[in-house]
This record gives sequence, structure tokens and C-alpha cells, in this order.
Amino acid sequence: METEILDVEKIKADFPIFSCKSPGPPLVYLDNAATSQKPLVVIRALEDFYSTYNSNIHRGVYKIAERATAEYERAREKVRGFVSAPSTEEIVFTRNTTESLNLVAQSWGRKFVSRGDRIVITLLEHHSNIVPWQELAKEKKAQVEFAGIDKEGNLDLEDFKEKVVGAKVVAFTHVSNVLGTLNPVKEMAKVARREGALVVIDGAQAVPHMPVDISDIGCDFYAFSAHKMLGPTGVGVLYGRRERLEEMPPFLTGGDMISEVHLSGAVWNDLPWKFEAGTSNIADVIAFGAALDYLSNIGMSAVRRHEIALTAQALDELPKCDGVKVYGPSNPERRGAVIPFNVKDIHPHDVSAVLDGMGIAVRSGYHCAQPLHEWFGIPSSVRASFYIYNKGEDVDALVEGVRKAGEVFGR
Ligand code: C6P
Repeated sequence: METEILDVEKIKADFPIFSCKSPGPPLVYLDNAATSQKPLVVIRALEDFYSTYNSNIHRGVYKIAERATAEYERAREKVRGFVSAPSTEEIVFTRNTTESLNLVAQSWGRKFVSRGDRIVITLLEHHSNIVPWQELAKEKKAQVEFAGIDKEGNLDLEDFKEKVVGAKVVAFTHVSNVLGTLNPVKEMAKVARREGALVVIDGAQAVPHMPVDISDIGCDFYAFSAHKMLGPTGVGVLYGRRERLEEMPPFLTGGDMISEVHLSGAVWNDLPWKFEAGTSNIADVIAFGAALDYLSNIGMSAVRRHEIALTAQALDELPKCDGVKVYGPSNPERRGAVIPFNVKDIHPHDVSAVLDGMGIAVRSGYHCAQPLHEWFGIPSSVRASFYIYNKGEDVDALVEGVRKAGEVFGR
């Protein structure tokens, strides 16, 4: 079926993995919520760094070191522009979304959260936005509360608003990595900030797939990962509002995050370097810049429209298969391109194995969101997730594979 908005064949030609000659059927990659594939420009940026100007940053005063520093800081500016953050001082590079969220919980949380405080999150969270708060709460004798969802997996906004009253920290996902639920983050941030709460947003499944304007949302912290948006693994981003970053202690200490060290103690570096201790993931940050250029050339509005079309097709076709139950919001405009489902009582790993036999890669399990699966009363699910190199034919292949799994294992 012809669904796509983007020129998928042209895009696919930029991704070496799709022309890789391996035995078996060609790869239909539908595990993009876990990590995306990488275009040649990103791979080349890594090769270019290591083969022509490999050196450490913020230290050497020789040519290649100065170039490395400049490219690294240029990538920071690209990130800032990509998410419309106010300044590069507020863009901190971490290893991934998980580390970004831990940084907030460990640094801001340990300083400002105290006994009896309430930390409000939602049932839609990935473990990375649950466990750091649970650990903080344990240490500080604070409480973690979960705002609820409706049957489709939309946030219960009234419940959220009630729970947020008097909260110290409010942390929520922009897009659910399981159901695709697209949260009204601007409204949520406004309500939480009115209460004087710290507002933390997990944007791991949003920034890769749609235009995101952090200044417009109005949060204190916003986290995401490069590897889900064509970039290398090992690079995360934490946007932090300047006042918040200034009032909190460093997360890790050592080289690069200091401006002076004496026998009597140390003085912290300026923002954002105060939060980037030790040698950074230089090559991968620079290559992430190439990924952002690639996505910007396509345009994030086009990416979003393309994914809505694929999602609409999947939401239309999958439920027609015998015994298939699809979870999440029914309106493709109100969800990301993430489709979880189950087939009869067949184990998701078995469905995934049948799909794998056809060259189709999906994720099966609880997708690092066990509380959400428990709420739905299921141990696990199969999850297909789309990106810019997927086309309507991939959805057709998925549907065919799901039918086949139903026949192979169904009773
Ligand atoms: N979700 C998935 O298959 P890291 O692993 O730190 O880059 O991202 C963590 C994370 C945080 N929040 C959300 C909403 C996420 O989706 C993820 C990563 C992947 O769903 C791997 S578990």
C-alpha cells in the first residue's frame, strides 16, 4: 500500500544497512523506538573524526584539537537549534536519556527534595523515568505518585492536575514508548509550574519524530537520546533551565568540569561544562550533529506527517487480523508511530520469531515499562515502531507476518 509522505527509496539509499547483503529476506526494520538505523553521513562523520582530527577537546591549543573543540561545540549549537532551546549553556551532553534523568534526580533532587515531598510521575513512564525517582524517594523519605490513564492509554488529565497540587517534582514522558500516547506537555508543564514544582520531561520518543520547541513548552528539564534519531549510541542530551542548572551541584566531578582546583578545594566550570566531567564522547557528539543536519533537511513536520500516515495504516489493518488486540490511542494524530499489540494468547517472543523469519524486526517484551503493562493486565506485548525509512509496504509485511504467526501458533 502507498502510504508514505517522504521519498522512502531515496532515504533508504542513504542507510548502508538496507543494502547490506546478508542471507535471508531483506530487513524490514520496525524497532525504531529502541534505536534507529544510521545514515552514511553519520558513519562518515565518525570516520572523519578518527582519521583526520582525533584529539581531546577543551585542552590542546594545536590545530586538530581546536578543530575537535569547535566541531563538538558546533554540535551543541545544532542541538540547541533543533529543539529551540534558549541557549547552548543549557544543553548538557550525557550518555543517554537515562543518564540525563538520573542527573536531575541525583543532583537537583538530592539537594532540594526532602522528607514528605511528593514526586508525581505518570503510569506511562519508561523505567528510566520511574526508578531514579523511586530511589531518590527512598533516600529522602519522599513519595512517588503515579497519575493515571484511561482505557486507551491517554493521560487522565484531571487526575494529573489533582496529583500535581503541592508536588515538589513533576516528571512525565512527552510520548509513551509503549502506547505512543502523545501527552499535552505544554499544558502539563504549565499546571505543574503554577504549583511551583520542578518540571522534568522525558523526550526520548518525541524529539526524533516531531518538531519540539522546548522554549515554548516551558519546562525545567528535557531529556533525549541521539541513538533514537539517526545518531550514534552513547550520546544523550539534557536541556536544563539556566537557574536550575546554576543552583544544583555537579553530578560527576573531576577533569573538565572545574575552572580551578587547589589543595583546599575546587571551583566549578561554567555551564554547561560543569555537568560534563571527564573526556566527552567527542566523535559521537560530532556525528550526532550530522544526524541533526540530515533530519533538518527532511524537516520534522514532514517526518511527523509520514509517521502519522504509517500509524493510521497500521491502526486500520492490524486489528483486522484474527485475534489481534492493539493498545494505545485510536487517533493517529494523538500518538507517536509506536504500535503495541498481542496476537491471541501467543507469546510476543513467538510472534517476534515468526516476523524475524520474514526479515521483520520488532521488539517483544515489556519494553522497559512494566508498570504500564501491569496496568493493562498483560505481561508483555509485541511492538512495531516506524521511522523515516519505513513505507506502507512494511506495514503490509507486518500484517502478513502477524497473520502467519496467528496461523502457526494459534489454537
Ligand atoms: N526506550 C525502547 O525500546 P536510553 O536507553 O537511555 O537511550 O533511553 C531510555 C528511554 C527513556 N525514555 C523513553 C520514553 C524511552 O523510550 C527510552 C528508551 C527504548 O523503548 C529502549 S528501552
